[in-house]
Amino acid sequence: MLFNYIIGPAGSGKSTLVAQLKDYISMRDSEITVIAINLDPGALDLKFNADIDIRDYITLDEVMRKYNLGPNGGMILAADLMINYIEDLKYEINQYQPDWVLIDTPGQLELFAFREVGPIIASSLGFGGVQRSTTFLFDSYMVKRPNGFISTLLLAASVQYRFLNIPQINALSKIDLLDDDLIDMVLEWSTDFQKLSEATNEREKGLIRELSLLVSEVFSQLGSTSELIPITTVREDGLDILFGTLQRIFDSDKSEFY
Ligand SMILES: Nc1nc2c(ncn2[C@@H]2O[C@H](COP(=O)(O)OP(=O)(O)O)[C@@H](O)[C@H]2O)c(=O)[nH]1
Ligand SMILES: [Mg+2]
Repeated sequence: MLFNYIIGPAGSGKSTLVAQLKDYISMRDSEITVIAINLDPGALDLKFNADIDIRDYITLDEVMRKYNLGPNGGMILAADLMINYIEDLKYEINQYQPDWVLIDTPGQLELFAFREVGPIIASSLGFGGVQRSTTFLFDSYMVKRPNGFISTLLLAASVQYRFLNIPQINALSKIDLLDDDLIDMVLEWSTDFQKLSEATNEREKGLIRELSLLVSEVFSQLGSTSELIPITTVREDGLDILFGTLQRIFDSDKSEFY
């Protein structure tokens, strides 16, 4: 069973990607069984028919009413309470016995990634030979300038830090919104921090410039460069690249079966 958790800032395209990638994989190879799980208790109009839906067990509305909380407190508690339903989710997954499991995570990534719930769920779901990965989405809209790119890079690194034993793919989502030169530039920043520093030098000023240069220097020294996978849900070629990358990760990571 191959699990892929889709994580990213609110609005970065997680739910749309889960929907499209599921259709894409099923259409491309009818031998592969793929299911989609919604782990967002606050989802209103989900972009896909979830095969398994946390909202069958817990919803934001119920939690707000029952504990007399506003939307923010409600979301935090609802996300934390998902832990109570891990056995139910496992039971449902087992009923499907799928090859691939695509998991949509809460709109606000910190609820899943930075509290206990995400890592606990990620290490608990699945049976037998399970491989796990995360796909972190860099929203094209947010990374056009060096400082937006660097803040998203920090976020991606924090998520990787929280799920250290799980391979992470960083993808640039919604590339249909950028022209080709801009896409190339952002992809270059993701592998060549020297280029990122140069762009920072040219385009940022004052404290932001100073901090951005320091951060890109740290990333450079860590050697933690991996090229962003450019994707879009409006064309098939984007999904093709992502699917191929996930397959390669799973193939090369067989020793990590646990
Ligand atoms: N142009 C464009 N818009 C997208 C793409 N993927 C998602 N969107 C739009 O971005 C918005 C947020 O998407 P959603 O999947 O709900 O993001 P989430 O909050 O991360 O789950 C929606 O209006 C989507 O239609 C894409 O590849 N290209
Ligand atoms: Mg969503």
